[in-house]
Amino acid sequence: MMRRRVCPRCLETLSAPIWRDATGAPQPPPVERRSRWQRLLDPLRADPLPAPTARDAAGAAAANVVPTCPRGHRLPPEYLDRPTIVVGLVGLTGASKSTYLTVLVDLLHEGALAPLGISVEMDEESAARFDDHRYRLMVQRQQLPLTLPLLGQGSSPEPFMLVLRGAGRNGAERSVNLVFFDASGEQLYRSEDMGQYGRFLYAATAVLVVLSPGVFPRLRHVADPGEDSMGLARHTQMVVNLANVLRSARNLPPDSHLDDVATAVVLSKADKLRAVPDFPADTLRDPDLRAAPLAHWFADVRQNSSRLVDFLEVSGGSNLLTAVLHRLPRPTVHAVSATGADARDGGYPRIAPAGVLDPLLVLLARSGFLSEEGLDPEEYGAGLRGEWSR
Ligand SMILES: Nc1nc2c(ncn2[C@@H]2O[C@H](COP(=O)(O)OP(=O)(O)OP(=O)(O)O)[C@@H](O)[C@H]2O)c(=O)[nH]1
Ligand SMILES: [Mg+2]
Ligand SMILES: [Zn+2]
Repeated sequence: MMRRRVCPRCLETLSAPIWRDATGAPQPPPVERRSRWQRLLDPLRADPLPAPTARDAAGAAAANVVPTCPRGHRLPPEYLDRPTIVVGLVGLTGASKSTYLTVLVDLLHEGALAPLGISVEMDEESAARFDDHRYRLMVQRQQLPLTLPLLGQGSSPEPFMLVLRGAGRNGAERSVNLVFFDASGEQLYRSEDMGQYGRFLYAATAVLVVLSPGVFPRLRHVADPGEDSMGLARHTQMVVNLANVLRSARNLPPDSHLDDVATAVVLSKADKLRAVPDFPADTLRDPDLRAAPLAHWFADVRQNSSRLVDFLEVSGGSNLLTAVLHRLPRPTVHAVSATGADARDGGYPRIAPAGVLDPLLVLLARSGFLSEEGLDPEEYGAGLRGEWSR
C-alpha cells in the first residue's frame, strides 16, 4: 500500500484534498449531508467519524465543488479515503506493456475478479482514454501504437485509475485505488531517464516487469523486429536501475533489503513459446477462480514461477534472472499472452488472452488486498498478514 499519498496525475504529496468550484477557485469542503437515520447511528459507531470531506460525492456534485490536488488536478471521489496501490509497468520498447495492460483492464471490466467477490470501477477520465486503446485492440484487433516518449522533464504518463471493491472477512466493504502507469520503454532503462521521466516509479508500491521472450539469446527465433538486437545486458541494466530507484525512493542504500514493493515478472508473448521444446507450456493457463480457493492457485503460481525461471536460465537469461531474483523483492515469474497470437499485417486474428490475471492477483496479495496464502514456501502466518485479512 502507498505510505505517502500522492496525486496520481502530478505525484505531488497530498494530505487532504483542496476543494474547487468549476472555475478552479478554492472552496470550503462540502458539508456531509447525512440522513436522520445516519445521525441516529453515529453514536453507536466505534470508529471516530471522518472529517467532513469526500464522503458524500453526491453532495459535493450538487455543491459543484470537486476534490483536487494542490495543482488543481481532479481526484476521483473518495480517493484519499482508500489505500492506493500504484503499479508501474517496466519493460523495454515493444515488450507488450500497453497491450498487456489493455487486455488486463478489459478483463477486469468483464468481471474477471467477480469469482473473488471483487467489483471494478474505472475513473471517468481514465475510462475515456482507455476506451481508445480498447477499441483499437479488442474491437478492431489492430496493434497498439508504441507509447510516445514524454517530452518535459519531470513529467509523468497519464495513469489509468481503478477502484476495486470487495467484502472483507468480517463482511465490511474494503476498497482500494489501483493506479497503473504505462510509460514508453525507451525512457525506462537509462537511470537518468528513469529519474526524469519515470517519476511514477518513485511513487510505485508495485511493479510489473515485462520481458519479451525474443530478447533471450536462445529464443531469438521468436523475436519481433528490433528485439533481438536490443541485447539482454540492457534489460539487466533496466532491472538494476529499477531496483535503485525503488530504494532511493525509500531513502534506502542500493543493496539494502526491500520488502514493501509488490513485484511480478511477466514473460510476455508466451503464445510464441508454445512450440519451443523446453517451454513448460502448461504454465500458460488461466486459473478457474470458482473451482478452487486462491491459495491453491497461488501454490501453482509459485511452482510455475520456478519452472519458468529454469526455462529462462537455460535460454541464456542467467544474468538477467539473477538481477531480478536478487534485487527485486520476492518476484514471481508468469507466462502471459495478451493477444494469444502474433499480429499479421497489423491485425490480430483474434484476441485470446492467457495468463493475464495471475500477475495482478500476486500484486494484490503482496499489497494486502488479497490473502498471500500459498504464495510463499514458508507460509507460516502468511495468511494472517495484510491489511484486510485480520
Ligand atoms: N504474439 C504476441 N505479440 C504481442 C503480444 N503483445 C504484444 N505483442 C507484439 O508486441 C508489439 C509491441 O507491444 P506494445 O504493447 O506496444 O509494447 P510496449 O511495451 O507498450 O512498447 P513501448 O510503448 O514502446 O514501450 C505489439 O504491437 C505486438 O506486435 C502478445 O501477447 N503476443
Ligand atoms: Mg506502450
Ligand atoms: Zn496533481
